[in-house]
Amino acid sequence: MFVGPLLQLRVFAWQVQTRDLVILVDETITDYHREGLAAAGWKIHTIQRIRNPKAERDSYNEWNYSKFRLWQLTDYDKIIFIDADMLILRNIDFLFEMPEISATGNNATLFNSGVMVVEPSNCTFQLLMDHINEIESYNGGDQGYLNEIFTWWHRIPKHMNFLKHFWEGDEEEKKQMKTRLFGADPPILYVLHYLGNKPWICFRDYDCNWNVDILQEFASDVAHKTWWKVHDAMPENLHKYCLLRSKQKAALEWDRRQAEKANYTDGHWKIKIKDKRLETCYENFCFWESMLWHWGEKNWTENATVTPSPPAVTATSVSL
Ligand SMILES: [Mn+2]
Repeated sequence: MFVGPLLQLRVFAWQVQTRDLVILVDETITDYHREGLAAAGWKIHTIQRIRNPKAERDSYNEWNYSKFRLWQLTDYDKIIFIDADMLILRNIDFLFEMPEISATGNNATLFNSGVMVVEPSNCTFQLLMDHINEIESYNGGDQGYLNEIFTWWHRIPKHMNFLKHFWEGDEEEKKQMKTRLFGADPPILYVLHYLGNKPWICFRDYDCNWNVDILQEFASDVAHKTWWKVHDAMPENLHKYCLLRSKQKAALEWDRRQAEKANYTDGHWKIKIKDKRLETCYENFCFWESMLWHWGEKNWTENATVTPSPPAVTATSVSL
């Protein structure tokens, strides 16, 4: 849905150059952003998406079975797969010594499919495809499906895929401990997994998860800053691939207004945005304020409680 997360991976590209860096992209990724990925050192591998037959049309998980394509990368004996919303903070090459599937625990006996050691095999790919119509994924995503197939897996420490998330039951001490880990310099975590809204689709001024009720459990200004530090350390020529779309600017301002109306006590909605990306535009349509005029008029408010951000604006309003 957002191109930003994919671009974030470029950070990894210039930090670690001892291995091939392969990125799987589908036809929704623009040439502009492919160019950015290539400039950062990624080998671009275009894939045909795989539809989850049990997913609803246009839902966030409709295409996430595309991840099965990993098993077709048989030019490689082994792959460390990393989701696009991760920040690699330390060298993780030692994972290449681990077998398929090595992953971190998610809950109970299940693994999180955001970081996985995978051994490509056409046979395994076929196995995954063969049961696509029958296997029920507990969370509707690839994680649930893969956990049904790989019931035996190797547990690696949480620091290899550390979730940026404060559980409802987390005590204050636990929250402080997590926050220390999110901000540690030099880093302690190997991989930080940004749940909720990603920092690259927020303004740099603060974590925009604060402005959405159901996303506040993912809000951490410290983790947010950690991403921006890495962003600023990237070669300058890559920054132009991290700009915000007009639609996204409108979405952020919309959320901020909702937070203001609800008078959220954290008060982040009061912060004046200084991020220069607010004024910078790389699309044909730059008048993002006009998108707000009609925002929320459509029937999206009916399910506002389950929809974290407003629906896409129509093509007609984009081409004004
Ligand atoms: Mn993720």
